[in-house]
Amino acid sequence: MELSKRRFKEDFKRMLTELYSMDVPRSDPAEQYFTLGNLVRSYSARNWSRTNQHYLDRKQKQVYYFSMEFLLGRMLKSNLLNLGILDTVRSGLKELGIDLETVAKVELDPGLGNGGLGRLAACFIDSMATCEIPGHGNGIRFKYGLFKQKFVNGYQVELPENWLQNGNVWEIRRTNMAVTVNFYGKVWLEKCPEGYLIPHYENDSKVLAVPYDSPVIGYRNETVNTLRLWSAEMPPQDESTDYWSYIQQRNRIESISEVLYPDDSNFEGRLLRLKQEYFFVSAGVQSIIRHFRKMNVRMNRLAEKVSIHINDTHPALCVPELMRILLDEEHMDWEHAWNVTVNVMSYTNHTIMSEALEKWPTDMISTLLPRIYQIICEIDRRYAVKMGALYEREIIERTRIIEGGHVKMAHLAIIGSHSINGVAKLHTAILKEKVLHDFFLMYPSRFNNKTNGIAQRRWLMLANEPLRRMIDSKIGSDWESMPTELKMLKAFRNDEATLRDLAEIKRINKERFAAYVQQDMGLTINPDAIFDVQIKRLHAYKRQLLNLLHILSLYFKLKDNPAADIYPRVFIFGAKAAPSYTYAKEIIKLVNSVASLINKDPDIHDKLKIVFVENYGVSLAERIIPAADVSEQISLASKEASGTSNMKLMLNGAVTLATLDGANVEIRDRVGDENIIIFGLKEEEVYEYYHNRSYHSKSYYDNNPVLRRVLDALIDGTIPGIEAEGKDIFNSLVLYGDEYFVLKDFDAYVLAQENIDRLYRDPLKWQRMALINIADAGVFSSDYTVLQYATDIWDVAAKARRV
Ligand code: 26W
Repeated sequence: MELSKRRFKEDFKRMLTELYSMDVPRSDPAEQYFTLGNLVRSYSARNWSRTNQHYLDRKQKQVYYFSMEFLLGRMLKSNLLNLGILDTVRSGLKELGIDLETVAKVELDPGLGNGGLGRLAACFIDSMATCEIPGHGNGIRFKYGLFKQKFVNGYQVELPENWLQNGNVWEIRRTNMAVTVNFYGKVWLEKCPEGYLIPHYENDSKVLAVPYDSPVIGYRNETVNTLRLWSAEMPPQDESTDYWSYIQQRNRIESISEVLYPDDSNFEGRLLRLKQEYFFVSAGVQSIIRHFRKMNVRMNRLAEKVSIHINDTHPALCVPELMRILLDEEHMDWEHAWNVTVNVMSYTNHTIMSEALEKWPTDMISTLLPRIYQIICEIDRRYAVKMGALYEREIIERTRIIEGGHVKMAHLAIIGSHSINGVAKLHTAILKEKVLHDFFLMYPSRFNNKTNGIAQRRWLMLANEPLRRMIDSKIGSDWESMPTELKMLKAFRNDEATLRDLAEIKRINKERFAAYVQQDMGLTINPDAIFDVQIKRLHAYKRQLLNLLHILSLYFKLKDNPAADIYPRVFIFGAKAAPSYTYAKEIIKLVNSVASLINKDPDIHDKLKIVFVENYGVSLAERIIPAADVSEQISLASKEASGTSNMKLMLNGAVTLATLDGANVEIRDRVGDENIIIFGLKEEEVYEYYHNRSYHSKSYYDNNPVLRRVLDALIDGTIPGIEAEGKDIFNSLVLYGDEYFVLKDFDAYVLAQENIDRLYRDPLKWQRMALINIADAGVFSSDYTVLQYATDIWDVAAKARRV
């Protein structure tokens, strides 16, 4: 938008007076933040309603991205950037004596997600608006997002994160668009004179779903889409309701949108979680149908106007919910309704970890959602009949939706969608060949790959302004809306001045992070050291332990020989563990204990430091990523569906140290073997070990003296304060099979780390690798990813962009 500095300052002062009866010199950062937020909203308001009107006038097909999680991060600067007024506002505020950074920090980071899946959803809605795709988010307005993590004596402690306590400037409560969601009760079907069946409900309990809409502003265009998050409320009561039962019922209802489940890749069949899933699915689908009716198009053409995307299986109930509406409210016959439903739905799988797969007990679903359960049974029955005529009985048994007293949500999503995608080439191949092979045989054309991507606006333009400026000065700013143009940087691969600039920028970012660590943790780290970063949820398959065992091996090397030639390193960890995941919490305690041992050891001087940041999330990622030299992507091959921090780190010039897993494979294909460090077992080898049951971790302990010493340190008192944890972890690796092949990959990892140590000593060579990584990161923009979804899956119009 066009905005002069003068007008901005006037608008700001006026808004400050209107909202707070306050003038600039006496106002505090919180007042300034809310003033600015309101101003941004007012600047985007006209385009928001225009966008909606435009879609409606042209009866354009709409995409609804259903996701249990949207891990947005702070929105102020991102919205300013997308409106094209970040620099004007920053300098206008400066003239008023206000620092934008201070104001931006007032915003509480909305952590409405666990990790990769939730952050991907946030990048996607940003990219959809930017690419002018009519696409909107649909989710839950959790009162409490992911817990706040504290370390107490090295242990993770979880605290509530009340992100709404000061209000949320971005949202608009739309009471008039509330819908009712039904739970429990009895249902029976009755044939009406016209011939169709009508359901009758008895004793059901109703929940009011109230939408809160936030604008999703496209980057420097006029598109403003919508993120709709639902809040559960008590429906209006009749006056006879008893006061105490009213309060109790209200608490029960409001608990539905109270808190995000903090589990990632571990399924627990909790009733409240099922309520959450149906709650936002039903509210979302109902509001879509309500909006569709305004278009005056017949319901059997729904798929021409609406696409619903199911982000992992959490919203898989979209399938029976749409069927319910088409059958019970629109009185369509089953075949037509099913045809419409399958054409509307598409589904993304984000994990092959079997413990993450959702399967709900049938009695839980039939009690909570009696009508939905009837419909699921009928979908399942018809599937078995139809496919039973074509395939062997065993295949049908393996792929049915209802089996062994459970409803398998992945099967429901697959059978009910016209498209099923994985999130990286390798992941999709594993789905087709292994995990979902039976379905692939039946529905080969439904399967496709969409490699994940990241919003380069947040992860480079906002997080790393020095790098952005430097890139602009070298290749202009077209890359900002066409990120593959970053490859033009390669022209500078042998230009020493550019490589030195790059080193200088990295240095500035490392100093900035070091200052933060000093202030926040009281820990001194050396910006000349290699900053080696592993930031992601704590999970055994991601192998933070492999990283730690290597650190211990360096520690012993230095203890044995304080003069050992080890390039100084700062190992940076950020990770939350699911509160019920004991093993992951033990690893956190272990890393913290090793950190206190090493960081305090005078023999080590400045050569090794461990920084385990508390409460890792989007805001901390924005600080850490620009300062990273090395990106640790060391999951056991086949287990990490894609990874997205790998993309963010390469975009900021870190060199990837990786197994051939997830999108690391595609990163390697882009940058070439000389610009990435690959090590470890390959996916086929892992499957071969499974097949032959031939991995025996103990022999690695027995035969490798370095590894033995490191492992013994877990149980021999070398590391104070980890008696119980050390023993559990030791046993898991040495005695109980080492599920994720940590010991098997240890040697290869140590060698790869030695390679990094060597490469880093040649600054120009290292910076050339960094430059190639930045230049090749453009294809991993989520702009391209959503454009591929738009053409291949959703069949919606988008603004053409070159890839
Ligand atoms: C029911 C518990 C639960 C909760 C969340 C199970 C599974 C999940 C998610 C699917 C876990 C997740 O976030 N997966 C990550 O998705 C990213 C985006 O596609 C990928 O980049 C990561 O590799 C994948 O682990």
